[in-house]
Amino acid sequence: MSNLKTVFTLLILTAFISVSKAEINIIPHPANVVTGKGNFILNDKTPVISNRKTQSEAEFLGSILVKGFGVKPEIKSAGNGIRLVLNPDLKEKLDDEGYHFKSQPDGIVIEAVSTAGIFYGIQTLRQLMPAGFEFKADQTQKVTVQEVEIWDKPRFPWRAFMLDESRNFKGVEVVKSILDQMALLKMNTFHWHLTDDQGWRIEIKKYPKLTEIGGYRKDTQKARRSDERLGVPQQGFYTQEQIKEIIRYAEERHITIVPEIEMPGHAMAAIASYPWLGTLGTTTEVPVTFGKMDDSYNVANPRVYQFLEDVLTEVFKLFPGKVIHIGGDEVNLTTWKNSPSIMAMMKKEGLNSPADLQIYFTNQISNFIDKHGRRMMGWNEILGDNIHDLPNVADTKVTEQLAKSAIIQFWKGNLDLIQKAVSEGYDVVNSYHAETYLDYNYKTIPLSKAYTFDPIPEGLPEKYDSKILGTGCQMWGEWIPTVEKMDMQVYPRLAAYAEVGWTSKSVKNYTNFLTALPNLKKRWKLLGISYTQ
Ligand code: TNX
Repeated sequence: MSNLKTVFTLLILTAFISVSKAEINIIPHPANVVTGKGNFILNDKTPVISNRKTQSEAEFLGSILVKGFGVKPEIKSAGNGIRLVLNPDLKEKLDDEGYHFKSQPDGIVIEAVSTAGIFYGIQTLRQLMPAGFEFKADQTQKVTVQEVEIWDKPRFPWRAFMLDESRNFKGVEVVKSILDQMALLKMNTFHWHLTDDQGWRIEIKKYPKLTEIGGYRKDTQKARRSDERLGVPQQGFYTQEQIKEIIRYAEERHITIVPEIEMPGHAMAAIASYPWLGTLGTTTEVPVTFGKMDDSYNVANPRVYQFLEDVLTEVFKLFPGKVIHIGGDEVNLTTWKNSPSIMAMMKKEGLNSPADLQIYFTNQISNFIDKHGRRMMGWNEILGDNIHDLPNVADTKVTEQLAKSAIIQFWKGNLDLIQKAVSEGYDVVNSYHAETYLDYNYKTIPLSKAYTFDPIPEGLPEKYDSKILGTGCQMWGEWIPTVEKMDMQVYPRLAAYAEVGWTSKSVKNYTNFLTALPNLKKRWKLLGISYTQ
């Protein structure tokens, strides 16, 4: 008996050693893969073994298996099948989000320190199964899962996709579909750009006009630099109930939502709703054109701070995540300079430049956010750097200092500014526009360029690596009136950015990525998701 066992073990070991890594088509590519020669046969009788703590993940897995097999798997507390095991002893090896996956002829085990890790192990299993299984497009009597052992964990803790719904509202079903794809790709942060000049998309009970007036615009610019209009209104917003539903949906997929409420610029939809919020006093309508706008919140008016705190208070109640994004980009500093009330306030507070004023304002908001146990995030203008090459240097002379708790989302400017920010102690998410903007066409950011983006800029001293939390890719919404247009921009680049965020540099390989991509494309096709070839 024991001889047999030895022979068996030896057989398995040689099987593991003899097969190359490239056989595995999983995106994002796992850290460590050893394939064997055997198979596990999964069928409609295969149970999921789970305890109460992994109940939600077991149910998620069940919801996948039922799609192909037509019956839900039994969820049991012991036995063989697909075992989901929380194992705190693996912390050193797997960190918070990693997982250990092992399929053998007698079963599958997914081990992790956290339920997030278990969830990611399940995503790996999904990708090891035929891409058409969940659509009954492949054979679904039984599924062969190859023998493989995987140790995997993400390179970065922040793996985000941003959707701008201000410029074009998309709605609950579209968001859920994106969350599904993010989950499959092990992305964990949905950055939800809910307010901007051209539309306010989140119900705020205390200020109903924000969505009544700010959630509607009568027309839309047809193309960049065009005077033509589409000739149809654009409208929509999320009720708080719908937002809760989406948050629950995201939570089941281990995705945290970071809501973005833009201030002090990109706020014309709010100003059109309550004109006293503005600086110019001339904004009466939600803009129908895009670009940098002139008006912004009048930060000299105490009522504006009260308004923003009220809005944020409702945001805190809705969103359980730690991070709240306040935008902060592209404020028209000249408008502030031309405003007597703002100039008077700057004088009173001893602020020397409009850039200093923005930092002063941002710090008030940051304090408020900190006080509520959350953490503020903003685009890198909040540091006050002159990233828009303003000719008047005095306007961006900065003496104020931004609160250190702020997370900086770097999108524009010299890459040296990243080093400056991290050396001053800030955490940074790298969303450099030229490499991560999904509104840019494929000529500007081809798939290969998206894939090779490194969130850690070249030359950054290693001691700062951990200050780069990760990366985001941004779907700005000006020119995506339809879901199809949006999907063409997002897919397949989303898969590349997922790998940028997850896969360690030593195993990243564009050729392997391209080999694995057809499986995802097959899924997208079956889901009716458009993608660029
Ligand atoms: C700049 S990126 C913006 C957005 C636009 C985008 C278009 C950023 C923080 N601001 O308002 O939608 O460019 O590419």
